[in-house]
Amino acid sequence: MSNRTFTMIKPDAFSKGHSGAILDKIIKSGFRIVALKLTQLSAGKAGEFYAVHSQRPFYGELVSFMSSGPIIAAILEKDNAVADFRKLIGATDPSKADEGTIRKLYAASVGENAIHGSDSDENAKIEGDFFFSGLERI
Ligand code: 3AN
Repeated sequence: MSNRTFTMIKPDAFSKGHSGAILDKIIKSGFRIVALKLTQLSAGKAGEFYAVHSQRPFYGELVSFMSSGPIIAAILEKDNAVADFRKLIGATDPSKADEGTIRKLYAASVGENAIHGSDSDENAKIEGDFFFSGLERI
Protein backbone atom coordinates (compact mmCIF):
# COMPACT_ATOMS: atom_id res chain seq x y z
CA MET A 1 0.00 0.00 0.00
CA SER A 2 1.38 3.37 -1.01
CA ASN A 3 0.71 6.46 1.10
CA ARG A 4 0.23 8.98 -1.71
CA THR A 5 -2.68 9.98 -3.89
CA PHE A 6 -3.29 12.57 -6.59
CA THR A 7 -6.08 15.14 -6.78
CA MET A 8 -7.35 17.97 -8.97
CA ILE A 9 -9.75 20.70 -7.93
CA LYS A 10 -11.75 20.84 -11.17
CA PRO A 11 -12.72 23.98 -13.17
CA ASP A 12 -16.24 24.18 -11.66
CA ALA A 13 -15.04 24.27 -8.06
CA PHE A 14 -12.13 26.58 -8.92
CA SER A 15 -14.32 29.12 -10.76
CA LYS A 16 -16.89 29.17 -7.94
CA GLY A 17 -14.15 30.07 -5.44
CA HIS A 18 -14.22 26.80 -3.48
CA SER A 19 -10.49 26.03 -3.76
CA GLY A 20 -9.53 27.47 -0.36
CA ALA A 21 -12.30 25.67 1.50
CA ILE A 22 -11.52 22.40 -0.28
CA LEU A 23 -7.78 22.59 0.45
CA ASP A 24 -8.56 23.44 4.08
CA LYS A 25 -10.83 20.40 4.38
CA ILE A 26 -8.18 18.17 2.79
CA ILE A 27 -5.49 19.37 5.22
CA LYS A 28 -7.80 19.16 8.25
CA SER A 29 -8.62 15.58 7.23
CA GLY A 30 -4.98 14.65 7.77
CA PHE A 31 -3.52 14.84 4.27
CA ARG A 32 -0.14 16.52 3.79
CA ILE A 33 0.43 18.43 0.54
CA VAL A 34 3.66 17.23 -1.07
CA ALA A 35 3.15 18.93 -4.48
CA LEU A 36 0.77 21.68 -5.60
CA LYS A 37 0.18 23.74 -8.75
CA LEU A 38 -2.37 25.98 -10.43
CA THR A 39 -2.58 25.25 -14.15
CA GLN A 40 -4.98 24.88 -17.07
CA LEU A 41 -5.09 21.74 -19.22
CA SER A 42 -5.24 22.02 -22.99
CA ALA A 43 -7.87 19.79 -24.61
CA GLY A 44 -5.01 17.56 -25.77
CA LYS A 45 -3.58 17.16 -22.28
CA ALA A 46 -7.03 16.58 -20.74
CA GLY A 47 -7.67 13.91 -23.39
CA GLU A 48 -4.38 12.24 -22.52
CA PHE A 49 -5.10 12.33 -18.78
CA TYR A 50 -8.54 10.72 -19.28
CA ALA A 51 -7.48 8.37 -22.13
CA VAL A 52 -8.80 5.40 -20.12
CA HIS A 53 -12.31 6.84 -20.65
CA SER A 54 -11.88 7.48 -24.40
CA GLN A 55 -14.54 4.92 -25.38
CA ARG A 56 -17.12 6.22 -22.89
CA PRO A 57 -20.00 8.37 -24.21
CA PHE A 58 -19.11 11.28 -21.91
CA TYR A 59 -15.44 11.49 -22.99
CA GLY A 60 -15.85 14.57 -25.25
CA GLU A 61 -17.82 16.42 -22.59
CA LEU A 62 -15.26 15.45 -19.93
CA VAL A 63 -12.29 16.66 -22.00
CA SER A 64 -14.02 19.91 -22.87
CA PHE A 65 -15.01 20.57 -19.24
CA MET A 66 -11.59 19.70 -17.81
CA SER A 67 -9.86 22.09 -20.24
CA SER A 68 -12.44 24.89 -19.76
CA GLY A 69 -10.63 26.73 -16.96
CA PRO A 70 -7.94 26.62 -14.30
CA ILE A 71 -7.48 23.61 -12.04
CA ILE A 72 -5.38 22.97 -8.95
CA ALA A 73 -3.38 19.74 -9.06
CA ALA A 74 -1.80 18.20 -5.96
CA ILE A 75 -0.08 15.12 -4.59
CA LEU A 76 -1.23 14.24 -1.07
CA GLU A 77 0.31 12.05 1.58
CA LYS A 78 -1.41 10.08 4.36
CA ASP A 79 -1.59 6.47 5.53
CA ASN A 80 -4.06 4.67 3.24
CA ALA A 81 -4.17 7.83 1.08
CA VAL A 82 -6.06 6.51 -1.98
CA ALA A 83 -8.97 4.91 -0.10
CA ASP A 84 -9.22 7.61 2.57
CA PHE A 85 -9.27 10.36 -0.05
CA ARG A 86 -11.98 8.62 -2.11
CA LYS A 87 -14.02 8.51 1.09
CA LEU A 88 -13.41 12.22 1.73
CA ILE A 89 -14.51 13.26 -1.79
CA GLY A 90 -17.61 11.01 -1.95
CA ALA A 91 -19.40 9.27 -4.82
CA THR A 92 -18.83 10.31 -8.47
CA ASP A 93 -22.48 11.41 -8.63
CA PRO A 94 -22.82 14.15 -5.98
CA SER A 95 -26.49 13.35 -5.44
CA LYS A 96 -25.32 9.94 -4.15
CA ALA A 97 -22.38 11.30 -2.11
CA ASP A 98 -22.45 11.05 1.69
CA GLU A 99 -23.15 14.14 3.79
CA GLY A 100 -20.02 16.16 4.54
CA THR A 101 -18.04 14.85 1.56
CA ILE A 102 -16.41 17.34 -0.80
CA ARG A 103 -18.65 16.38 -3.73
CA LYS A 104 -21.79 16.61 -1.56
CA LEU A 105 -20.73 20.09 -0.45
CA TYR A 106 -19.35 21.53 -3.67
CA ALA A 107 -20.31 19.48 -6.76
CA ALA A 108 -23.30 20.15 -9.00
CA SER A 109 -23.50 17.07 -11.24
CA VAL A 110 -21.75 13.84 -12.23
CA GLY A 111 -20.06 15.65 -15.12
CA GLU A 112 -18.97 18.68 -13.07
CA ASN A 113 -18.10 17.05 -9.80
CA ALA A 114 -15.62 19.48 -8.23
CA ILE A 115 -12.70 17.17 -7.53
CA HIS A 116 -10.71 14.19 -8.77
CA GLY A 117 -9.14 11.48 -6.63
CA SER A 118 -6.99 8.60 -7.92
CA ASP A 119 -8.70 5.20 -7.82
CA SER A 120 -5.59 3.06 -7.15
CA ASP A 121 -1.98 3.34 -5.99
CA GLU A 122 -0.85 2.62 -9.55
CA ASN A 123 -2.95 5.43 -11.01
CA ALA A 124 -1.93 7.81 -8.20
CA LYS A 125 1.70 7.39 -9.32
CA ILE A 126 0.89 7.74 -13.04
CA GLU A 127 -1.29 10.83 -12.44
CA GLY A 128 1.18 12.51 -10.07
CA ASP A 129 3.97 11.95 -12.61
CA PHE A 130 1.74 13.42 -15.35
CA PHE A 131 1.68 16.80 -13.56
CA PHE A 132 4.83 17.00 -11.44
CA SER A 133 8.55 16.60 -11.98
CA GLY A 134 10.82 15.36 -9.20
CA LEU A 135 11.84 18.95 -8.44
CA GLU A 136 8.22 20.00 -7.93
CA ARG A 137 7.46 17.63 -5.06
CA ILE A 138 8.85 16.96 -1.62
P1 3AN B 1 -14.28 9.14 -10.34
O1 3AN B 1 -13.79 10.51 -10.70
O2 3AN B 1 -15.23 9.19 -9.16
O3 3AN B 1 -13.18 8.13 -10.19
P2 3AN B 1 -14.80 7.91 -12.94
O4 3AN B 1 -13.36 7.52 -12.96
O5 3AN B 1 -15.84 6.87 -13.19
O6 3AN B 1 -15.17 8.64 -11.57
O7 3AN B 1 -15.04 9.06 -14.01
C1 3AN B 1 -14.06 10.01 -14.26
C2 3AN B 1 -14.72 11.34 -14.48
O8 3AN B 1 -15.57 11.26 -15.61
C3 3AN B 1 -15.64 11.76 -13.33
N1 3AN B 1 -14.96 12.43 -12.27
C4 3AN B 1 -16.64 12.65 -14.01
O9 3AN B 1 -16.15 13.98 -14.10
C5 3AN B 1 -16.72 12.06 -15.40
N2 3AN B 1 -17.90 11.21 -15.53
C6 3AN B 1 -18.07 9.97 -15.03
N3 3AN B 1 -19.29 9.49 -15.34
C7 3AN B 1 -19.89 10.47 -16.07
C8 3AN B 1 -21.16 10.58 -16.71
N4 3AN B 1 -22.07 9.61 -16.64
N5 3AN B 1 -21.43 11.74 -17.39
C9 3AN B 1 -20.52 12.73 -17.45
N6 3AN B 1 -19.30 12.68 -16.88
C10 3AN B 1 -18.99 11.56 -16.20
